[in-house]
Amino acid sequence: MRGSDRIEQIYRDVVRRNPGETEFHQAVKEVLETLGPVLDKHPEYAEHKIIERLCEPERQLIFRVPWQDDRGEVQIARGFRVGFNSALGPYKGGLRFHPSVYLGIVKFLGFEQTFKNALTGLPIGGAKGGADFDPKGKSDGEIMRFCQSFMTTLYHYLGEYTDVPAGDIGVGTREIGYLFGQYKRITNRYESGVLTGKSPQWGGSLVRREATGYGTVYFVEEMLKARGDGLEGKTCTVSGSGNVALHVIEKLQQLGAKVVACSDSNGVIYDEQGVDLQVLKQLKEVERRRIRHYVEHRGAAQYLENGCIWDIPCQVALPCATQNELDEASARRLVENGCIAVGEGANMPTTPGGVRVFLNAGVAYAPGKAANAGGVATSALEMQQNASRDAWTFEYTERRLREIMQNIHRDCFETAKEFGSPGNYVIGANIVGFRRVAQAMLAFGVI
Ligand code: NDP
Ligand code: 2IT
Repeated sequence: MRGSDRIEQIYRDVVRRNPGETEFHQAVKEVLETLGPVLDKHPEYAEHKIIERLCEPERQLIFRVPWQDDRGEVQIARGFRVGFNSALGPYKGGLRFHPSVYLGIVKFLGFEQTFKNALTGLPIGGAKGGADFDPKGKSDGEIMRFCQSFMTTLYHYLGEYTDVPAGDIGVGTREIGYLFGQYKRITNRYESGVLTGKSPQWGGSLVRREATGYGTVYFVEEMLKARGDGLEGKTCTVSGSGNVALHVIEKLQQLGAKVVACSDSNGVIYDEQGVDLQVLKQLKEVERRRIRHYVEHRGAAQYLENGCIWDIPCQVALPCATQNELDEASARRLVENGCIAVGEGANMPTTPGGVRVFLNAGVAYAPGKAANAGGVATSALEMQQNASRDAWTFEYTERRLREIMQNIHRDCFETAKEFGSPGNYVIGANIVGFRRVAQAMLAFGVI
């Protein structure tokens, strides 16, 4: 059977065996579509059913998370942890707390994470988890009790050599603190390497907080460099206003680009003179408020309630909020308005139709699994520091991050060329990640 026919059959089976999990189907399809030529070149992958095994998570945990709100009322959330693939290292990937979380979201993220982690070149397998808990409007005490309940079940399945969670949407340093505190208390172990994204005051790595955003910008810088261009003076828009978006904005500004817009799930800030990061950080990181309040501090800026950030003209677009936030129509508008590069800080933010538009228009398009790998890569650096009971400087850690992003870019770039699609980072990233995982799986036999 030809590689592409085999792949179609595998995809049909994935859809049949995982009904209703549309985001998971989408993530699998996007990867599988690029692997036909790899199967033709490596018949051993088909013979050992590597792709079929890769599409089936190694383990999936769904659990009840009961907690009490500030009025004493009992609330019940659903918790998840999916260990997707441990061929290259312990399960590694973030936790997402958002009302939209269900198994299909966790599986799409875990599947992507497997390839992303392989791309980093560091010894980490792929996983994801979270809960359909909505942290918006919750008090500190409610967040703490929720995290404690979540960890009280999950701790059985974690360990520095087994499964190492971190943050994602709705999970930052505060939540990692409550989770780690509970893990330490129940297990009677100060096992720093069991979670990453910790505060540098108690075992975290410097630069982890900034890493996803900074790494995404480094990747875009490399893409532009490969085309004889750079970020200096470029007008950029960045969706979202969370951890990733804020640090994308920070690094873009450091490199001389101008960021004119950011957003949240309610609206868009358009600041033609360039976003004031200090104001934004104060609002988001310190006061934990919505971006609509930004205009109270910057008179010239506009708040566009329910606006679409991709309507705003830019040369570089950086989707850093959530999956499928940039559709085909938005991609068309971006191209019409002169967009030349897209770097995905978020996971799968562009729909398949949107990706096609970018590739056909010759836009330098960096898929999330390559562009945002700096976050998990720096998590792996945090694990290294924890294992050696060491703490590196900011400068050293950032240098490591930058080298990792440059290496990922080079590997994707060269592999795309090898497979006859120069400049196509989708093909490059999928094939590099897949081959690394596949080689380890072959070595381990049928497990
Ligand atoms: P945060 O929780 O810090 O911020 C999320 C941001 O995205 C907020 O501005 C939020 O707006 C917006 N957002 C979330 N969900 C939606 C939605 N359904 N519709 C519209 N806007 C939404 O999360 P992060 O910054 O950590 O994560 C952002 C993206 O980056 C995610 O896709 C995540 O998977 C990815 N990522 C994160 C990494 C990390 O290290 N943190 C690493 C690699 C990828 P609002 O406040 O209105 O909800
Ligand atoms: O999507 C991601 O790569 C993350 N949320 C970070 C995972 C991690 O383990 O640092």
